[in-house]
Amino acid sequence: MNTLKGEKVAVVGLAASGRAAAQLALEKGGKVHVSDLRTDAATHARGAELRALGAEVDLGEHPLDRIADAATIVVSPGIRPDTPVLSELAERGVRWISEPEFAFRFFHGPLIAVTGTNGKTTTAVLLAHLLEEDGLDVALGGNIGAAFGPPASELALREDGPAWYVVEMSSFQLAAIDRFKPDIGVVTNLAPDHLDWYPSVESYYADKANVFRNADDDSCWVLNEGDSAVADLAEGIPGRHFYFGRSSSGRPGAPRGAHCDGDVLTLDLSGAPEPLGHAEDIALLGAHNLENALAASTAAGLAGASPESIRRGLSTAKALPHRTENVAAADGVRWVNDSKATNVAAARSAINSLDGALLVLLGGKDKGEDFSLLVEALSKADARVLAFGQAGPRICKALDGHVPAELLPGGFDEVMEAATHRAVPGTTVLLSPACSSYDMFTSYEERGTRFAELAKASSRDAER
Ligand code: UMA
Repeated sequence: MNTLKGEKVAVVGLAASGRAAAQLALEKGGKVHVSDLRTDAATHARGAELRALGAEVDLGEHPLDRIADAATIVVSPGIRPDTPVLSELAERGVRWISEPEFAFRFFHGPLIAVTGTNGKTTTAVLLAHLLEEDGLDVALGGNIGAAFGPPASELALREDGPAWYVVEMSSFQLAAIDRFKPDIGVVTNLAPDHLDWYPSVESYYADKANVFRNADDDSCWVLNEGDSAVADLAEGIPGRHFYFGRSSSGRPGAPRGAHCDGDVLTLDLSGAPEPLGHAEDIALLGAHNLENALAASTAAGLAGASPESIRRGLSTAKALPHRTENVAAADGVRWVNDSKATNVAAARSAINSLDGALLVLLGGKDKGEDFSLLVEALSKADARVLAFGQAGPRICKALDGHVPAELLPGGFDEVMEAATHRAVPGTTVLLSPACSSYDMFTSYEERGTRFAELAKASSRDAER
């Protein structure tokens, strides 16, 4: 389908996804209606821009009859299925699609989709870097966030087909797909997340499993061999399955993707292993990033990048902001910003991957996860905890008697002040909060940026 030729398209939600989907629908000749409940200045500005391009825009309401009348309804990922607009559409038996599903219908080139609970963005950005190192033209975007790439619909506006589309997909986006079909699909790992949205872990995993929905014998799947939830989800799915992982033995009977042979990363897609370099040569901190590198290398190899290009790309890759990123050091105290760790599994990976005495800042908006799952990693690391934000009291309760934890009832700046006072030389102060940021900040980026600012100020003071 290359044109919409006067077809009615309703776009529900007018933030980044809605804006890009509406622009794409207009470009393809659709009769476009956009609505959003917000009426703030930024939404008005986006509305005015789309009106100028020919869309009809309603702000402050979702006119149900109008939306239900459209041939295609494109919904933003941040709109929960239990909101009035989607509940009422569902009651009427009206179906909608997610923004990347809509975009996919206008892609003209092969697609790699990257999903999983943690490491999606690092893997997708690194994968694009490895492919580019091989001279391939890559269109990178999706859930990844504005700092790294646009929504999928903006990629679909490109007139020339790239060698590869690389699209990060969240569970919210996978929930409403229909024809979306990656040539290569990557599942980095699975762990409980978004339990403030989903009624159970199983329902969250079920949305993730949608990445396999249109699998056929030509599909390639890049899967984490150390993650039984991933293997369970992929069981019996058509296509070739490649397992990446840190062990040198692999899963019995399964073809290998990239793996570790001792401390040498090795790519083996066809029985002829190729060394990709030493693990310590990769400029990304922590064991979890090694897994991301193995996932990206496997997908890059399947997409046709040479081992030489992958080797070069791995050695020049840079850490992404807010992901176990060293942001300051002075007087024997190191500050690591892992603000993107918005769930327990991500925080656990960071805690496990850092050496030396740890002072861990945990807290934020409570998504209902079980914080006692951090006890083992925190104890092993001999860590102390400063707990803050909405989830602070529940974190302290979960760690009580196992890990020294102090509840800080004030704002984030006070948490940082306390961290400055508690961190003795030899300590790493790690912000890996295991919670989203929305109780104190507008995004994890804003939280991480504030952490970095205050960490640098603290380090400057220490040097004086
Ligand atoms: N709205 C309504 N009616 C409602 C409810 C909401 O109109 O009943 C409106 C809101 O006012 C808002 C819009 O709908 O204007 C929803 O926008 P959105 O939250 O989907 O935001 P976008 O800017 O479109 O960003 C989304 C992703 N955000 C979420 O999934 C929450 C971005 O992922 C993604 O980069 C972008 O699409 C492009 O694909 C961010 C993210 O945090 C980075 N993702 C989560 C994660 O990675 O953990 C899933």
